[in-house]
Amino acid sequence: MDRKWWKEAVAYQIYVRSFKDSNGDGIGDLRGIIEKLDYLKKLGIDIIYLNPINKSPNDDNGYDISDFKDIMDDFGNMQDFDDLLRETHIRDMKLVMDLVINHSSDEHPWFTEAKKSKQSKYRDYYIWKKGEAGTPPNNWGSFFGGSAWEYHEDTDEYYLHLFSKKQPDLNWENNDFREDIKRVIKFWIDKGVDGFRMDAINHIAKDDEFKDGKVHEGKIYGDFLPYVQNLPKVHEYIRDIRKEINNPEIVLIGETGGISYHNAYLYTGADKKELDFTFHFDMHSVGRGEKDWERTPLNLIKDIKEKMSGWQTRDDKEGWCPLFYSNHDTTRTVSRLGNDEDYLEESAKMLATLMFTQKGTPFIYYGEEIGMTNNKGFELEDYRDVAIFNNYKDYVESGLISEENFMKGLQYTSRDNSRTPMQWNDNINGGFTKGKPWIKANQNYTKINVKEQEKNPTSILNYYKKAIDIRKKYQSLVYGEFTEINREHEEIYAYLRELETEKLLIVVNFFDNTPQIKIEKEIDLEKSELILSNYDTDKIKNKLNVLELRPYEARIYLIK
Ligand code: TEU
Ligand code: CA
Repeated sequence: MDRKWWKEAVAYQIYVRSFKDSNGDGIGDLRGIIEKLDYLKKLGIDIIYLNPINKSPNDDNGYDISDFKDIMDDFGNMQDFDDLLRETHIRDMKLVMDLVINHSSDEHPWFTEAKKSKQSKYRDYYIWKKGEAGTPPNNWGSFFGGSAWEYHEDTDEYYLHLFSKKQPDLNWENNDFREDIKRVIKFWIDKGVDGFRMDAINHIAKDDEFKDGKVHEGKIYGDFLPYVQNLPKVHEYIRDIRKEINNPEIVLIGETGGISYHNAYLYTGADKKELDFTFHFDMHSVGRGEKDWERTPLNLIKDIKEKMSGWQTRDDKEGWCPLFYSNHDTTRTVSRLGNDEDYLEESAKMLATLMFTQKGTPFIYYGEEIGMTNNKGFELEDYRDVAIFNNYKDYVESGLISEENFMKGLQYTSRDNSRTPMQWNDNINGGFTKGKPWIKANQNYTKINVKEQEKNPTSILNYYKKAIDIRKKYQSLVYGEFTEINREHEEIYAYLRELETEKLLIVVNFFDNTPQIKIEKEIDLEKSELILSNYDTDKIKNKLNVLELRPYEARIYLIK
C-alpha cells in the first residue's frame, strides 16, 4: 500500500456560510474559520475542506462562480484567505478547496461576453442550441427543477444548465476554455492550496446528440443522466488537468454521482492518473422511499453492509475512498442513519465508530461531531435551497403533489437540513452569529452545542476525539486488511482490521434492541482488550465469543 498524507489524515468539511460569522452579518466567513482553527486542531483534524469560497452571486450558495480567482464578498477578501491558509499551515493542517468547473455563474465575464454575440470568443465556452418553434432543444429537466435550457432572446438560442439557470454549463470541448481553467487551478496551487474537491466533475462531458430523455413516472421533464454523467470523455479532460497539476502531493478528489465501489476505479485506479479518490452518493439514499415524503426502514445488509464493505474490499490498485455519511447535499447523519429521537448520543457514537475504523479518509461534516440533527418544523419560507422553489412551482402549484407531502418530503430530504448554523453554545443562534442568521438555526442548539459537550466527558464530541486518537494510534485502521464477519447478521455489523500482528475487532448494533452475535473467528475475546465503547464498559459480558449488544452499542476490541 503506498503511503500518502491524505490516506492517514482525518478531514473536516466546512460549509463556510454556516460555520462561524465574525462580523455580525449573519453569514459565516473566513475570519470566523480562523477563530475556530484551534478547535479543529484539538479535535484531531488534518485536512479542512471548504465548500466554494470564490466570488459568487450565491444563487446556489457559491456553486455559481463569477470570478474563479477571487474570494466571495460575503466570506471576506484575499487577505483573509491568505491569513486562513497561513494559520491552517502553521497548525500543520492542510486546506482543500472546492473547484466548481462544470459550470460558471451567469454573471461570470465569460458568460456576459458570450451573451453579447454569437461571434464572441467566449460564445463557445458554453453550450448553446437553437430551439424548435419556441420550445427548448430537448426535454431535459434540470437537477434544480424546470427545463435544463434557458432561452436567450437577444441571440435567439437556448443555453444548457444542468443546475440552476444562473449556472450555465461550460463547454469542455473548447480548448481555450480548458487552458483558462488550468490557469485558475495553477493560481490556487501557487498560493499553496493542498488539493481540490472537483464539483460535479463527472458531468463535464455531454453526449453531443442532445437526444430527449425518458420521462419517468410522476416526472414532467426528460431524464438527462445517461447523456451527461460519467461519459468516457470525462476521463480525457480529468487526465489533462492531472497532467497540468503534475504534483503527486496535491490531492485531487472527485464528486461523481452514479458511481459506486464497483466502478470508482474508472476515476481513481492507480493506472488512470486521474483522481486520488471520489465522493459517491451511496449513503445519501439510505432510508429514502419511493417518494420524497416516504421512508423505508433500514436494511442493514443491503443499505449498509453491501455498500460499506463493497468499498472496503476493493483491490488497492482500484484507488482510495472517502468515509463520509453526510455533506451539504444530503441530510444529517444521525437523523438518516441513526436515531435522533431516543438514542441520539448512542447512535451518533456508533456511526462515528464505523467512520474511524474503516479504510479510507474520514470526512466529518461540520456539526456531525456534536450530533447535529435535521430541522424540525421549517416552514416553506425558512428554506433557502434554490432547488426547492422551482420544484414547488412545478409540482405543488400544478397540483401534482400535495403541499403536505411536499413539505414532509423537504423534512426528509432537503439539503437545508445540513446547512443550519454550527451550534457553538446555548446563546441565541447557537453562538454562530450576533446578527440574523442567513438560515434559521436548529432550535435544539440549547441542548446540542460544542460548549456543553466540551465539558461533558461522555459527550459525542469527546467520543469523536477518542475515536480519532485510536485511529491515529492503530495503523491497521488506516492501512490494514478489512475482513467482514457474520455478514448474514441483520442487526450487527462486525469486521476485523489487521496489519502485521495488530488485529482489531469492531462490532456495532444498528438498532434499538439487544441482539447477540457469536463471533465465528479464531479469536478469544476473553483475552482481548476493549479499547472503545459508547456504553460504560464495566457492564459488558461476553463469554465464549458470544456478545450481547445494547441499543446502538459499538465496541472496538484489541485482539490479544
Ligand atoms: O452536486 C452535484 C450533484 O448534485 C449532481 O452531481 C447530482 O446530484 C448527481 O450527479 C446525481 O447522481 C454539486 C454540489 O455538491 C452541489 O451542492 C451543487 O448544488 C451542484 O454540484 C452544482 O454545483
Ligand atoms: Ca460574516
